[in-house]
Amino acid sequence: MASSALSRLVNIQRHFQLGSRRKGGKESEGICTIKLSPEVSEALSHGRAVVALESTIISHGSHEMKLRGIACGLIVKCSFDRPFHAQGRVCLPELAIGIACLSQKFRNLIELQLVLLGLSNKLLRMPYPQNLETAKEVEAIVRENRAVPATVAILDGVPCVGLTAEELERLANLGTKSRKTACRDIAHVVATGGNGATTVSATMIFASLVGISVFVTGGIGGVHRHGENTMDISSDLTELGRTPIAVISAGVKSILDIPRTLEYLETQGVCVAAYKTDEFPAFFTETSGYKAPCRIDTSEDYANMKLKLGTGILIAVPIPKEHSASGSLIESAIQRALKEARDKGVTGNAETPFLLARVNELTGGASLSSSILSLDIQNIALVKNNALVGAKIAVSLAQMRE
Ligand code: PSU
Ligand code: MN
Repeated sequence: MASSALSRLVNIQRHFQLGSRRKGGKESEGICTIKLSPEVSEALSHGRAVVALESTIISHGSHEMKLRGIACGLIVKCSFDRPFHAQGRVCLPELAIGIACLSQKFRNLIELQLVLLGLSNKLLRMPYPQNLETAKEVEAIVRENRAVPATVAILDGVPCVGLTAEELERLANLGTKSRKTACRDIAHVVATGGNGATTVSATMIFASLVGISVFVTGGIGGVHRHGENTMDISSDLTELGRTPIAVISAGVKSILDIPRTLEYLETQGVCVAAYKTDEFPAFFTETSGYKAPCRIDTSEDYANMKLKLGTGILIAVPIPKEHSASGSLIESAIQRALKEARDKGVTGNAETPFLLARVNELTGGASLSSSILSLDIQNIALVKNNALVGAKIAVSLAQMRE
């Protein structure tokens, strides 16, 4: 049974176009092969509960480009006994090597600043093998709750829905050598036979194409602060507007513009439902100060809401109570630093270094270095909690289909 599922390849009419057409012969345009893992293939064919998981979280963390932009600011700001000399533009690998040379105290200081702004990425992304362990643990939670996990990634140009243990290991090992793949990147990664870690938008596309209706992540992308000028709006939001899948997240981080993110989702026709709460959660905190457009209290509530509208739904699950105290500390430092920046008229490229410095001071800087650990744990705890909720929802849906 399992081996026949292994060889099952699904040809699906693709929603995007590759640059490679076969010369003279038949067109390959419009056909993409999506590989299903044996476990996922079998579960889908029997109508069992399946939960999609993204892979950027394993390999990249988030907001890579932003971190690149502030790396210089950090180096200028921090003066160390044993500095790594870096002038002008500094790329992340150099920064990472530099940080590796520093004493643990200063490493924590830098990393803490970055985490506080939600700029987790190469430095902060979970290193191998911690990323692999976390990915496995999240998959295990889905399984314990009677659903099948389907981690999505592109390997050697082939979109995969559900990774075998070897594939998961490979992706975790690749880390940032794989490409952060949002929907706009899919065609190129596939065409070049590359390895892509899928963001929320790309994961939604593949999961939905093969018939998965529930997808779990940590936080989704949104409208960035100053997005009204920069137009930096994550394609996660537009994809939610056109791909029918439920995305379970802990809301969006407050480094993003939460009210504009909610407005944008409204424009896209996306139902946003807070889980067991009236407020839209802000990742680190249960509340964001903004009411969620609607509320659901059970997985059955969601299953009953399923209409064929063609749009996605965002289910926002607040941070679990046991983690909310440290989350609030982080959040209040971010909020205060943001207010000070506004009051002092600090804008443009001066803003990020200012925020970093202030958040660091407000949280006691290096003295809080131990909290980097708890933050990491908290990030992981959030994804795990979402996985639990997502699995329950997927099971309710599967039961309704029976
Ligand atoms: N926000 C987080 N954690 C994350 C991401 C966002 O709190 O890991 C990742 C997700 O993969 C998300 C992507 O889909 O970043 C959004 O990136 P961008 O803002 O470049 O669209
Ligand atoms: Mn962006």
